[in-house]
Amino acid sequence: MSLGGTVLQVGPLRSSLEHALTDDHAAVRLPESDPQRAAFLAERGNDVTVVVTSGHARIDDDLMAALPKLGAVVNFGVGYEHIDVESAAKRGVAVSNTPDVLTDCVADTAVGLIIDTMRQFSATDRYVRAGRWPVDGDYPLTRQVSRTSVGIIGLGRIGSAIALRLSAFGCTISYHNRRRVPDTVYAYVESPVDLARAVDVLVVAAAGGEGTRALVDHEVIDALGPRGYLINIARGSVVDEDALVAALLEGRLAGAGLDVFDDEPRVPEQLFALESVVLLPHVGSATEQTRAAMEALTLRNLDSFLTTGAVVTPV
Ligand code: 8YV
Repeated sequence: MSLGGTVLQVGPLRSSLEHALTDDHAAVRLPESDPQRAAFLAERGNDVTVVVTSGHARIDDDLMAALPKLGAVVNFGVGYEHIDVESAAKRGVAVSNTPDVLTDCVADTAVGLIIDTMRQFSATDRYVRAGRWPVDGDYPLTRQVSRTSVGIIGLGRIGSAIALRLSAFGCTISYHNRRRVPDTVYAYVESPVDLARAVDVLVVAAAGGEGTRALVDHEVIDALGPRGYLINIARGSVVDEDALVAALLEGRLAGAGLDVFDDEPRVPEQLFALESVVLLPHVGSATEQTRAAMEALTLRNLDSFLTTGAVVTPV
């Protein structure tokens, strides 16, 4: 059985996925500039049954209203804060994402960022390359990772995978979450501020979106304090970026390891000169294996919707 209809690509996708969509599903791409987009929606909007997208494009109520036969939004990526899931639910539109397949890589990235930020490996690498070792002598001492205390904001799949890895480092782990997680060995802390006050390293692993906007605010950053480190592999929006930049510039925070930013791909330039920060261009899931697995799961969701009317991994 095939439910048919047009598959619409909204926003850029990795090229192998774009090819699979056009070759196997005759997908069409929504134009990005306004007049063409409006013309496309007026002419073809009524044929579209599935949207395939990733975190770069907004799938809002207006767009869904222009696609009256839409049945599913299939997202490449685990985060779906760019999709209006409430409107989708009201309209009976299924939304899928790509959980689990990227958990290991994102958790690896978090641990890598913790080690790099605390031991300053990227900064020491720059020190060697600049020829400073023979001139300026040994690099200043840094901070130990093993057995440090770590607080995790968001103990979902990725937060739990980070905790598991850090347990092997002998770290003491506590967490804050919307709800207390049953059957976990990690200590629950009622608020992000209390968690920050209690730990050396605060890792942000919570979902993005309005519900978590600036959850890590200036109070949380102050509670972490001048000996504390902030690591963010989730979404830039979860952290008050201005407060973070100010704390780092003023030495009110020991350091930060950031894979995500509020206005990607723009990164606050004041951070570029600071050796206390490690800045990554949102590469948490960016390995060959994980991106291939994300693509396969995206296509499974699409195929399943087109043949059965249901997605495999609904949000
Ligand atoms: C990717 C991500 O950057 O899955 C997510 O939510 O943030 C990352 O894996 C993104 O989805 C691909 O563009």
